[in-house]
Amino acid sequence: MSSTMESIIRFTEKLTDPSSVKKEEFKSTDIQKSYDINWRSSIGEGVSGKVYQCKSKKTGEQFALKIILDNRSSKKEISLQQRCSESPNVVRIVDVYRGYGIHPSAKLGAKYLYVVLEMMNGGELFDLITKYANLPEDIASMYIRKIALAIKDVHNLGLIHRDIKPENILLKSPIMDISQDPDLKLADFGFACEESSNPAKPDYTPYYAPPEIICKDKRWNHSMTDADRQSYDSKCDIWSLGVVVYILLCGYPPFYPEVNYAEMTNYMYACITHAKYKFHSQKWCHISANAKDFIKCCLQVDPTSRPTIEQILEHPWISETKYFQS
Ligand code: 3AM
Repeated sequence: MSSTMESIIRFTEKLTDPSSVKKEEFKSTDIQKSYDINWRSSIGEGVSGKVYQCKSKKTGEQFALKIILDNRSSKKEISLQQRCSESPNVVRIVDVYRGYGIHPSAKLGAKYLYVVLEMMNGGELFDLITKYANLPEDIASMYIRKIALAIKDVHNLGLIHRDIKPENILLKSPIMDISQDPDLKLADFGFACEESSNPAKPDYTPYYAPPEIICKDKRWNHSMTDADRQSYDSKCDIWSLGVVVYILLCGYPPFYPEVNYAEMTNYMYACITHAKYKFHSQKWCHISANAKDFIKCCLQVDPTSRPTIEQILEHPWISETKYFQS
């Protein structure tokens, strides 16, 4: 073990691409020696567990603490998010601790990863949609430009996020004035992967998932053989971005089940795989042709016809926004 105060466990893990071996550093000391953690109330709860507020004992700075089970997929999530650490548009991982459970819902004998994240006090973009129902177009385009910049950073590193949705876009501070340039960042790399890893596993959130991903899901596509299951690439994030734009502008998703299920249905599967959606006149009659064109470009069944993230940033709906700042 090292002679530093906090000993570091070094280990190597092969990511899905066997040629890429990534070194990670997780601290094995008690996180509570360096951080005061408020166990009384969690600031949020995701599929993988609760998120708590914590404070550095050294600097007094506030952070968010995400606790996930110590397994291969959690390590992969951390490793991929850490690779984006240079990006100002991705939630930064500050520290990772590894050890037995010390949090209220910890299971006896289970090992956890305690991920200290930069604190995003403004909540999720999802909350903003709930509050405003739909955003004015120029404001929506300013938000989408920021999200596109985050996706660009991820794609430039050879990664795919695979779960672009308003719940995974966090705001640094509460929004006081909706027309101000938002400080938003991309979070949750639980479904992320390396583009070169030829991803085959269909992890997805139904409302935002593109045809090429849901096609791989055996539950919905019984006829497809493994040989037919073509791989997918960074264009899956472009589809999801199109879904987010649609929702920001009208307040509801382009693809939804015929009944009020949270899960995918046969009907929804058919709509997504045929890009069957509508610009209902009541909501969409005042929305610009540029915005509709942007959505149409993103929501194309053939991923090769969708624009790259660089082309997205050059689309007039984004580049000509009145709030555009270089
Ligand atoms: O449970 P809700 O939806 O309120 O906003 C995230 C979500 O909250 C929050 O934790 C929940 C599960 O992801 N969260 C995640 N990362 C965060 C961060 N860095 C965060 N809250 C603040 N800062």
